[in-house]
Amino acid sequence: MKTIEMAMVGEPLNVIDPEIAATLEEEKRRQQENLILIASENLVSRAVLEAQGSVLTNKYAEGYPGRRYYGGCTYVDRAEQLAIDRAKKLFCAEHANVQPHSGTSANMAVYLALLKPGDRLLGMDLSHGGHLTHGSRASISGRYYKSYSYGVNRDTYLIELDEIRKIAREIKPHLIVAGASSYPRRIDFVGFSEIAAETGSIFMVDMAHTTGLVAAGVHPNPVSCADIVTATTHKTFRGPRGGMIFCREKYASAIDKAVFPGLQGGPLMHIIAAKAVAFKEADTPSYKNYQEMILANARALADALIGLDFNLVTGGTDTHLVLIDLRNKKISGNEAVELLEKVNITINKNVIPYDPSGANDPSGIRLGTPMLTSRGMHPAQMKEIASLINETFEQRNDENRLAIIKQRVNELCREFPAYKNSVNNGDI
Ligand code: DSN
Repeated sequence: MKTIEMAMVGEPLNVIDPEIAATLEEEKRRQQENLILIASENLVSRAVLEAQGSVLTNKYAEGYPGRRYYGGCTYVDRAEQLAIDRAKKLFCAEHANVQPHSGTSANMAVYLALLKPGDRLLGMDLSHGGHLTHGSRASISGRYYKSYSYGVNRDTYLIELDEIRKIAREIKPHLIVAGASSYPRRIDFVGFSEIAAETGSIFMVDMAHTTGLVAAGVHPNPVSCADIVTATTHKTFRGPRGGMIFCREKYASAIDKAVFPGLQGGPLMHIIAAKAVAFKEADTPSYKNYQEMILANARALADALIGLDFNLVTGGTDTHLVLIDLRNKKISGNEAVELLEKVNITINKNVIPYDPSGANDPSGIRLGTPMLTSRGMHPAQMKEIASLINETFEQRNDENRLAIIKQRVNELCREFPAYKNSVNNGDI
């Protein structure tokens, strides 16, 4: 007779836990049957999934390669060293730490390494496109540090360096953060670095959203002009969920100590191995084509939406995302999400700069192209999807029309499967 322990080791998930097995299947189906335009989501490859779901999850390895607190680290050392070496090469960095569990953990580690509680932090306002960890009061970053924010111009919705220089000269921040979660344009990292040099501030870039674009060389790489760069390995990058930090050699020891033991315990070795796989995948010509297509798709989506009288914040995009001000469409962010959900299009509501409505039901939505591009879609599909979105809003009270739109969405999903003949190249 099998013991419970043996059963736990040997039986498949659907035998051990049918509820979770069914939940995973349902989620897979949801991903397959929906057009997902959430700018921060993507589809990882079979190889990344395999590394992530591997026996490396069993290993404790506090410390860094060659300097661990546990025995038996030969193979996880190899995996982490490969990840570090590949990351440094890909982003032309002097030093890389691949252990942060997320982008937020990466940002926190930088602050812990380089700031004292009460030091001045200058980042982009959350409501103008920044991130919680750039000094929002809702996050530790706005409570342990004295945080100040900059926003975008009221007319153009663009970041204006003169304005940032003015604020920086006044408050003399210890650290300036550039980077955003819903800013659709390129950011002048070199201009920011000059301001930081002038005010004696450490300059950090959070490139979480654009990591993949940067890796492929289709978006400016801030590593050469910033003291510290944090990133995520999912989003555009198309690796496992996680964070990483790049820095100049002089900050390396402080950053490593802040990640471990300052903020985290045992590194997630299975995730680090999956990061290494994603770095290898990113170092190929086909990855560059993929990232170029993300941009082409975002531009096509933007152009088509503008043609349908959508009001795009900043009038377009240079990246993988568009931010739409819905006020002329007489629909709120919440209503837009709910309506599109009905036709199997998944998006997120988003505040727009100077939003007259609150964050709970903002005036905007954010759309991104990484996931649809992973499914093999091109600008022709983006144009059609823009029309489907517009029609959904215009025909919101006509259930028959909505059913027809949903049918077309289903057809597109079948034509460009998430888990077959796509980047995953297999039936996962
Ligand atoms: N939640 C991420 C995003 O969607 O942009 C940022 O952390």
